[in-house]
Amino acid sequence: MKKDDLKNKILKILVAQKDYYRSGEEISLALGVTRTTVWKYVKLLRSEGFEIESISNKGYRLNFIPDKLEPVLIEHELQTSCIGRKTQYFASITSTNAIARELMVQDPAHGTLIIAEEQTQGKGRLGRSWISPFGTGIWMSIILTSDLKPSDAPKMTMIMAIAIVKAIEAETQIKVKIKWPNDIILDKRKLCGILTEMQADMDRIYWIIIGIGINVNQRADQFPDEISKIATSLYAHCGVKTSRIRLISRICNIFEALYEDFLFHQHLGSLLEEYKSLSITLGNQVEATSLAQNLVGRAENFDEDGALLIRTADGILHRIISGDVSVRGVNGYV
Ligand code: BTX
Repeated sequence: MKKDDLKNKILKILVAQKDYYRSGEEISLALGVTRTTVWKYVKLLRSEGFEIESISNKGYRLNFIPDKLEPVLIEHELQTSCIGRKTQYFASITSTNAIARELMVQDPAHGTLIIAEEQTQGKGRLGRSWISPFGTGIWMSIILTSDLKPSDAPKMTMIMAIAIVKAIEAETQIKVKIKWPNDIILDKRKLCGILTEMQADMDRIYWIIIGIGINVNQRADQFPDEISKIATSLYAHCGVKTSRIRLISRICNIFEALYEDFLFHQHLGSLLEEYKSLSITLGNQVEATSLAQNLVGRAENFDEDGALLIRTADGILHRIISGDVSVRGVNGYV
């Protein structure tokens, strides 16, 4: 058995019955290794920040879990059948979306989750970059390979946005809003960005990668100058640290349920109404920039395909499928 496999198996046993003692003998029998080996791995886990109490005649008890995105810990909180059931974890990586693309060639499994403590070349849309410092945020990508039409891709971003908003509220009681097409906003600042990439032909999508970046535990003064006026984190908002592990698993749990609902009905249906109610874009004066045009008007509605409908001053209703949208009063747009 590989070193990490054994470490994860021991951690899994301890996490499964956190707050209870598990004897060294019981663990060693379950895993087919000696008690000395169990002890060696307990020491390794301790060196990584896990507080494991050991009492003779009783065994080991896990008392404290460090804020580390160990797949075993995420898995422990999952209620999904596919999303997050296969996880690749990196302490530091260029970009989780880039790794997900590589995986699509080698081992494309629906629902695979790629997570990193840090991204050195985190990607935003249109070649922009996403600042992803170590250990403070959620930088992750989810691979979807089920049968979808190219026109479904923007809907996946919408469904993920709803899942993130719900997960944040469930975990922290903080209410956040969605700025179409791919931002989550808190205190009029960017808390989270979603980057959806896909490979498709005219009729079908082969795969979609949904990349999610959430600022979780950064202090306000930790944001670099270039984003200090437009970015925020959950911690900057409320001064309380949030468990990234629980937030990730909640996102996976909620997303899978909404996604399956979408696959069953083959349209957004009531999800569209939910999206509208969470939108900071609707009803506001917006500026939409895309390759084709630049429009200023009132964001009036979203249609069934997830396109934004903007009414300009001349009364014409424009349908925007993709692009950047600035909302008056949000992220410094006046
Ligand atoms: P976007 O193009 O809408 O936003 C990128 C812009 O957001 C940047 O130009 C900058 O102004 C600002 N920005 C950069 N970093 C941050 C940050 N940490 N917080 C707030 N604002 C920031 C949004 O693109 C989509 C971002 C997706 C990021 C995820 S992380 C996991 C996955 N892997 C990967 O490489 N990207 C995605």
